[in-house]
Amino acid sequence: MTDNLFLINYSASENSLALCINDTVYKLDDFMIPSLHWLLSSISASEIIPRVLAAKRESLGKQFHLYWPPIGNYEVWAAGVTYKRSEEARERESNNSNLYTRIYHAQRPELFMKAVGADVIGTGQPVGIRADAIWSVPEPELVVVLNARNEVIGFSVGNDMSSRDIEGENPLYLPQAKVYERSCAVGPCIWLQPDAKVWPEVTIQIAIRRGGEVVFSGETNTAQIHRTMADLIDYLSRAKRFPNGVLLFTGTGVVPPDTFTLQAGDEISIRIDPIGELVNTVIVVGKSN
Ligand code: DO4
Ligand code: MG
Repeated sequence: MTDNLFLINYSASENSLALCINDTVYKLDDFMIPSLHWLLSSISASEIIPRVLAAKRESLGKQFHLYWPPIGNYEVWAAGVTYKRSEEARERESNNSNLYTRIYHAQRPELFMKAVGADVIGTGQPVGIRADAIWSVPEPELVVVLNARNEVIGFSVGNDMSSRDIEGENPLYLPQAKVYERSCAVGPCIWLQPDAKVWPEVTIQIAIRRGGEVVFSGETNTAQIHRTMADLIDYLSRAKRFPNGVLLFTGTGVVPPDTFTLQAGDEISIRIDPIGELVNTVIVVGKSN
């Protein structure tokens, strides 16, 4: 069995990519691999493993911090209503508009722009709930990392924070429900799976703690995704180029009960093995009126 390889960032600077193998973190030669931005824009999927192994240098021991994202100008997009659970919950919140059922079954998937790289929050940093929302939830999602050629480089863990009351009031409010300060978290690393063509078979788990107690937990797995990875990537890249690469959230299959809303101080942990855990504490962002 070959080892899993993970890319992390070990400091806040852009030139601090490292390779993690079997829990040991190795510095990468920054002459051979200047940045994640460079990897996504310049290297083909087939070249990536030989290149990172050739660039592997000394172990960093315990002297590193997990930083994500490296400052980057890639875009982050998200697919919606790819799981039955998301369709059912959104139908309820929109008073059975039938819109989400139609999109679930339609040939063309729902895709929306979620963030740019500089707005993405890493593990350990606070995520936001809007001050003018009364019903806020996390959305635990597998994230596909694509290079400029629309080839899969690997996978990460994402949280597509959402204001359910704002989206539920009118679906045209989706950008306000989805795109605001600290609404997009990704981390803690990229699991390198270059040129993957199908969903990895992984379980996506979430736990929300309030004052140390678990107030919600749930899980799903990628076998429940109603669309193929190839189809989502095809629609995403049909009429748009991503010269700096792109991250694609793949939709949520876990929705807390309708009575649940996040509060400031809640800790959200999203785990996808073998990638790892994305942990963020909630703060309130913006103003209420
Ligand atoms: O349709 C609105 C967004 C859906 C979404 O973010 C999801 O299903 O994960
Ligand atoms: Mg989502």
